[in-house]
Amino acid sequence: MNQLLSPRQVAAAIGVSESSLKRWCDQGLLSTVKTAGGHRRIPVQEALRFVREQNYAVVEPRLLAMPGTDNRKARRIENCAQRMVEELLGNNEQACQAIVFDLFLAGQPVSQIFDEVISLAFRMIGEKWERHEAEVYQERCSCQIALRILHELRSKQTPPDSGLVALGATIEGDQYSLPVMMSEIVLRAAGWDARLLGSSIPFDSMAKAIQQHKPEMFWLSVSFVPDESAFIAGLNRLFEVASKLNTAVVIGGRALTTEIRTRLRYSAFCDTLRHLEEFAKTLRRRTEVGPKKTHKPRKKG
Ligand code: B12
Repeated sequence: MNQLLSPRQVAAAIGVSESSLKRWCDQGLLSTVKTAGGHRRIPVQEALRFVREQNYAVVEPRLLAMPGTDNRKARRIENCAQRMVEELLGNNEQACQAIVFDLFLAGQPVSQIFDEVISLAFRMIGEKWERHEAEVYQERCSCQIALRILHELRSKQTPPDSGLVALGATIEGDQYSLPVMMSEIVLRAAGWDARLLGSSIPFDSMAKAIQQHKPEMFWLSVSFVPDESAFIAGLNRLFEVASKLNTAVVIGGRALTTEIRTRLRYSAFCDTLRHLEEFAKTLRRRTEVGPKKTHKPRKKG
């Protein structure tokens, strides 16, 4: 459900007067909806967009339906990964939330939070596990915390407005759910109507999804390849289907070594989620689809 806030709540959250906030609504800086009684209400995602874009410091995050922030009011991304590792391994979910949402409220791009904080933290956890400094249960528990944070973050994003559809998945046998979900959030932040199909999906089923939905993009996060030659054949088959429908196939993930990539057909490979964001923005501009324009169904075949 879309949570609606009053101008008074948003004003209190960022420490400005209610009249200033109402003026910004009138100027169209914040879009509002009207209640049955004719009062202005601001969707929480819209309030967050405004705060992030205009660089307002949030004094009362709970008024914006955000998890509690860190008292240290950390706004810088440096050292966040290290703190994240400590809090994840300590099973301190609130502290992990605070790290991520403080950065989000401070306007850091989600792609950067993922690449430089969460992903780096998991790499460090992997290294700790190898050195017997972290238990398997701690790693699993950390994944659960991170997944819940990602779900929460997704619910705080403004709905996509470009009409461009992207579908995504991981291949059969690949259980890594964090990077594929992060890709979805990054694409949505770039204005794409990105929908994650899920993890461990057979190539034939992905092809069906492309044929039925005709997305502008299909992204694949590849963290584990159970059978290299089956993977190469499967992806190349999928690319054939996608290219007939003008669907760009974008791939990324730790299992895509240069050796494997040279044998693959795809439209773009990205090393990081920052790259994906830049690519998605460029592709969006190229298609010249304006905001709020509805998606035109493409001809079949
Ligand atoms: C968590 C984890 C798991 C969890 C995953 C849970 C989940 N729900 O996702 C579970 C328990 C399932 C798991 C299982 C295994 N794991 Co594991 N795992 C990890 C760990 C600790 C973190 C991985 C992670 O999610 N990182 C967070 C993501 C976001 O970061 P990332 O993968 O680096 O992704 C970044 C980029 O690659 C890129 N990217 C990724 N995808 C995409 C997609 C697109 C489109 C784009 C643009 C970019 C992009 O952007 C991301 C952000 O910067 C790593 C340690 C490490 N060093 O990474 C080991 C690690 C990857 N695992 C490893 C192994 C061996 C396994 C198993 C084979 C173990 C086993 N014997 O069963 C299985 C295989 C599972 C399978 N069949 O899929 C090894 C791999 C070694 C190797 N050389 O390949 C590692 C490195 C641990 C180690 N040190 O040995 N694992």
